[in-house]
Amino acid sequence: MDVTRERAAAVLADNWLGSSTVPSRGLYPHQWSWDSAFIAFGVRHLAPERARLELLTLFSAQWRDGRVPHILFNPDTPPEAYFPGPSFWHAGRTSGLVQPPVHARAVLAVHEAEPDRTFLATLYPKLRAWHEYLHTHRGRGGRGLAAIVHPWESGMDNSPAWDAPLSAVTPSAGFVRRDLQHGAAADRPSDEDYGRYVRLAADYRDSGYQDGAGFVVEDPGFNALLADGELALAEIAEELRLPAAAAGHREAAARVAKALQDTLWDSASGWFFARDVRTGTRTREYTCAGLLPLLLPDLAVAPALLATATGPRFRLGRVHGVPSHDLTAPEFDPGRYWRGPSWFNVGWLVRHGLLRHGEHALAEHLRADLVETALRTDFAEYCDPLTGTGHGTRSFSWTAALTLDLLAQPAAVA
Ligand code: 9WN
Repeated sequence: MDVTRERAAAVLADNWLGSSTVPSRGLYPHQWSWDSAFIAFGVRHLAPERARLELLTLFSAQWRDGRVPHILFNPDTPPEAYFPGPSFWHAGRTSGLVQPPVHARAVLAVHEAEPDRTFLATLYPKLRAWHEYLHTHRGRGGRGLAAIVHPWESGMDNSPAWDAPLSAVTPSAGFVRRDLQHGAAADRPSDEDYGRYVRLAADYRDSGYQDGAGFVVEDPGFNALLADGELALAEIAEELRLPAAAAGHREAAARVAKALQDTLWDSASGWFFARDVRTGTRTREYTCAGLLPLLLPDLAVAPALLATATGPRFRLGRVHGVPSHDLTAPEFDPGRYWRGPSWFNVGWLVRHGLLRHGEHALAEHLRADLVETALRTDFAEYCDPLTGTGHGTRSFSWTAALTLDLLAQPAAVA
């Protein structure tokens, strides 16, 4: 093993708890939903059985209604280590929110690394139920898209796209933030935003986790991953020799992809924007979530989307990674969480999107840059797109895992 692989593997070994991996020992000491999927993409190259266990553990916490909770709390971690912890949610060992559906793609990738039909057959019905929950319970907007009911559900917590939909929420007070013990305040969300997250989560909990009321948003990133997840489910169904089911998943993917283009695409801007379902208006912030529909192979607007991504707002190929927010926007902040820095999972996803649209040179450039930045920053959570300086926590699991995955991919030939 070369030194990069060894260092990435060591991060994942240190963060492994025995049946799942924490995103980071200090800042995030439990199991997170989409983190586990990204972690599995890397761990499959080291120890496929560990990658399978990671995903099986997560799905062991699936709710009866099909939702996969965004956090599965580790009972051995002291309750004061993370806020909001298990006592906040009143939901046993889990939170009641969700995160983007990257799991079907991860399950398929783990199977490809080491074929295991029992693993596929165990998880297929659970993945189906998970997507079904999103299509039905979260289909509130009525346009064929799944809505999120909390910024944390986007995985991009304090994205500027949430500023307007969040502005009517009165921040909660009287709680103690734990994240600031592990991260620089300038790299984390503001107190005001945190207060709003807590208020929304408490209201959702108090409603018995019924459809959201205070925040209902259709996010292009979340829905692109759902459509891509349906395509992965189709491949899984084929592996399991379920052709009719596979066709159904392809249709579901096409429906979501069409809804994305009909509802969230803005041709004058060349970007996908989130939609606030309560007001019926599209947000105007160019964020990295608007680039994720590039994952969809039949995306007719891909050339226009790429033109925006390589233009002054994101400067794809001329900065480190994929900036989480528009470089030209007044609120762009190169170090603060989802308001500017480049995150490794987004870069990794966009690389896949570029490959699907034949952009091999750009994909290769991004791959080399992500690997170099990960190593130089000691597997930082995110980095300044302009300087490449690391921000957030270090030894972050998905940065290490996705680096391993990038190292295992053949270089794309232009
Ligand atoms: C809230 C664990 C998670 C990621 C999210 C990231 C951050 C949590 C937090 O950390 O969110 O879920 O406490 O800030 O935004 O994408 O899954 O790594």
